[in-house]
Amino acid sequence: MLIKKPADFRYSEITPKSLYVNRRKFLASIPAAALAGHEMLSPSRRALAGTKLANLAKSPFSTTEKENPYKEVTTYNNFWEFGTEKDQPAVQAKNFRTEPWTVSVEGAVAKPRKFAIEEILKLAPLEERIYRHRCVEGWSIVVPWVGYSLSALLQQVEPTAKAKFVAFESYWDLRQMPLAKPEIAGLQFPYVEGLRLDEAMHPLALLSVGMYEETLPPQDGAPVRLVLPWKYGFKSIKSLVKIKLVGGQPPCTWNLANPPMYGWYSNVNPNVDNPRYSQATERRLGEFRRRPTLMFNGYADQVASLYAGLDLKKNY
Ligand SMILES: Nc1nc2c(c(=O)[nH]1)N[C@H]1C(S)=C(S)[C@@H](COP(=O)(O)O)O[C@H]1N2
Ligand SMILES: [Mo]
Repeated sequence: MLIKKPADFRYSEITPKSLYVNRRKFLASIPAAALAGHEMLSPSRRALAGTKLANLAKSPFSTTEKENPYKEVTTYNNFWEFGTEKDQPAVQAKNFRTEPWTVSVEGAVAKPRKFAIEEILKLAPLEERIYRHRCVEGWSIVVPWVGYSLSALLQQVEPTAKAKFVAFESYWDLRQMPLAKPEIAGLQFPYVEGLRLDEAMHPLALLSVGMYEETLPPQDGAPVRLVLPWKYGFKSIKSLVKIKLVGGQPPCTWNLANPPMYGWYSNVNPNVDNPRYSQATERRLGEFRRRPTLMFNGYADQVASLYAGLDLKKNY
């Protein structure tokens, strides 16, 4: 993704000062002993990566389009915590420790809870869902994800009447992600995303723990990520550690960095171009020709009703 070069960049343009000051305070508050213990975890703690996931249910949401090969999907990635070039995450995230791992689900809920990744893997029957994925940069892929609807997780914590939106946060740790700095990536970290509660509860919104019948490789967002196939790829936040139910519209990393380029909704829409990229067509990885991009990335039958009455040019 292209935004200003880091050199032209001023943090004050993209984030309220309180946000990064708080983050520094937070890091400073971690006892040195805790950090040392964390550092000493051996690579064998990566036990979950590349584990076979069996007995997957089929999903009516799956496309019959041809899947992209595993190799392509795992070597052409956007995961800016591990570098800004497409080939970097596969290399830089190789030793990413995803075990132990917990996801905290909190905020406006009756039963806030931390879920260990082992619990997340067993919370609902795992399905294979073959989804189209459209990056705002103009490329697309077809991936056989494994997971279940995010709603299954959210129902566990019982959202209260105050919950109108859902805020998501990725893992962030400079010791494991030395490239995840604003001055290198031109982005604020941790990577954050947000959805309206009704979008998050939509059955198409997938909480993914795997792809190609295996647990996720690190570069694709291990051990657990979102996949929102009707939205541009950057909404599908990787390596989730926190989910917070909130009353107001949560911030989103790319939207904060450059609002005209990256809208808060970011529903795939061939009729709304972005200042840099035409959204009318796309190139499927592995193909030469460009194909037309479909409204809501081809998922209009499922999701268009979520946006009835909303001006999609304004709310892009
Ligand atoms: N935490 C985090 N999540 C992220 C990103 C990122 O840089 N950091 N990149 C996004 C973008 S732009 C895309 S296109 C998809 C890519 O997912 P994939 O590499 O599994 O295809 O992840 C999204 N999720
Ligand atoms: Mo993307």
